[in-house]
Amino acid sequence: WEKAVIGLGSNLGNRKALLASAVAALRRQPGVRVLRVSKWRRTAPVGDRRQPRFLNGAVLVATRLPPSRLLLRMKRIETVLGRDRFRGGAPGGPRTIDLDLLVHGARVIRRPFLTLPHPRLHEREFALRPAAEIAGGLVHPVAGVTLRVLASRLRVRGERKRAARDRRLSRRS
Ligand code: PH2
Ligand code: MG
Ligand code: MG
Repeated sequence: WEKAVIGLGSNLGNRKALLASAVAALRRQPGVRVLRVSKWRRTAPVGDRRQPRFLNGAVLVATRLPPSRLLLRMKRIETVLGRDRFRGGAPGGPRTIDLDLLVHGARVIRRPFLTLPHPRLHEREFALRPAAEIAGGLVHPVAGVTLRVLASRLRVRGERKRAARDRRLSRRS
């Protein structure tokens, strides 16, 4: 059994109910034990900003499934909960439910359909904050530091950016 972190997101329909249904579906998977569930956070869309706000969270599981099989189960849950990847389901666009495998034990995988840890986990606040909340002590196998440390760096970076923008604005006035 290995620990894995799954990121959840929804910005269409009853977002709260969809996230809850996704967690319930994860609990029903053989070979998957849900250990912790983060709180849900409202987040501004990253990437294409012209879409509804997201509700994001994360789940810590223990699993005996290898990453590819866990991922397959996650995709099936997305389909059951009404995710439409075909008709108008643009990548990065609005979705009823999105389950992303963020970390799976200490595995480092780079394949076309599976990159572990998730390639943008360390820079995406909407994924890293809830992941650090439920698995702060987990070491990010590429960064070599815990999710807690990565999340704190996110804040530092964000504040630097904000400070730089404030300086630019004050110079202009
Ligand atoms: N997911 C995306 C793109 N942008 N923005 C937020 N706030 N939350 C998401 O879950 C999200 C996003 C692609 O999966
Ligand atoms: Mg995603
Ligand atoms: Mg996804």
